[in-house]
Amino acid sequence: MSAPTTDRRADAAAQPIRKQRERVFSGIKPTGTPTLGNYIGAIRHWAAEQDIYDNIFCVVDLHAITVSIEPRELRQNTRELAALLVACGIDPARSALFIQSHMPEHAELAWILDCVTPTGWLNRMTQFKAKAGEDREAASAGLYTYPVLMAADILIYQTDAVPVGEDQKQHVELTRDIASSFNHRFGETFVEPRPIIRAVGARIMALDDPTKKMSKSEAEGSYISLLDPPAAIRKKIARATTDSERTIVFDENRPGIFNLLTIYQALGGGETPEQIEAEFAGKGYKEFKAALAQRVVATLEPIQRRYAELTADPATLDALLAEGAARVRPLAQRTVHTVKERVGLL
Ligand code: AQP
Repeated sequence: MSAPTTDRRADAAAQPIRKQRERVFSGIKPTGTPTLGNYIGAIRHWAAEQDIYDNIFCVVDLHAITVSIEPRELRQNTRELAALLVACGIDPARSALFIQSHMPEHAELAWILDCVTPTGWLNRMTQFKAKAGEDREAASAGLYTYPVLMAADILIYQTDAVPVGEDQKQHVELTRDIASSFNHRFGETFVEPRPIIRAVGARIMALDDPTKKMSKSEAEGSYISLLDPPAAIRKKIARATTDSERTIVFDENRPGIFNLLTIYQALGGGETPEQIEAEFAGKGYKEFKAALAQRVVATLEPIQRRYAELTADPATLDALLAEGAARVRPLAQRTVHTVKERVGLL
């Protein structure tokens, strides 16, 4: 039997992201200018792997409002982040790039998944505990159910894999649990996705406190933003916390220097830790930090140039984002339709 016309049209629109290859969903929150941690742990891999996977890249603005954020800042961050992703090499011709709130189906699916997710599972999420801080009662309900929205983001596209930093691994595991329990209760509906975790740079730490993750919503001196000018980069790296030892070696018990070496290695041309240690044998922290700053500046310079070009032409960026959403919409609508049927809403 031939498919109804509307379905055929939906299939055609969904073609560029059809599953000839594994489908990968990647999201990033517009809570500030992305940091070197976001770049090393996530964005550079997303850009490099566009020909390996069918990619869906999403600026997850609904996640950004789980914490207090000024409306003007959110609007600006969202556009800045979309432009930065393109500047970092996300190619809208090969991958779908769009803004989460432009696809209301994410929130619709999240609500249904909220209703089948035990609160006990959410209570185990360590990121909620970290983000909610001391006054947990004051944290928003959205922050608490954030992992379910993330599950909806992923499951709505029948995603096979999700590249994440170490910090988000638990959320992908929860996504698998939600998918598996839904499938068990209502019949096969969702693909159960696996996390992709990188060997190098999965967790870049804060410059001022290398026991904490580098985060874009933390204090200025703790991170390098992708839009920091060279002078700021040099200053932040020069001030980065190290220790009173002298050797420049990859020693996990010395988190400051270990973190800086990890950044140096991640932005290099594939040198091993031994090669890097040999390069800096007999040299001091000052010399190493200057070399690191040089490497960071050289990485960010072309990104910042491309970003300036993109932001000079807002209409083109808007069009790219609208196209991205149009490409994935049929797939999202199809999943939500099936889910609504399964649970009895249709
Ligand atoms: N420090 C990091 N090292 C390695 N990877 C990181 N990621 C984030 N920080 C690091 C990875 O970047 C992707 C997008 O992350 P996100 O912005 O959606 O959320 P996040 O992990 O909460 O990032 P931030 O910068 O810490 O944001 P805020 O301050 O708002 O909470 C993810 O794949 C993440 O693992």
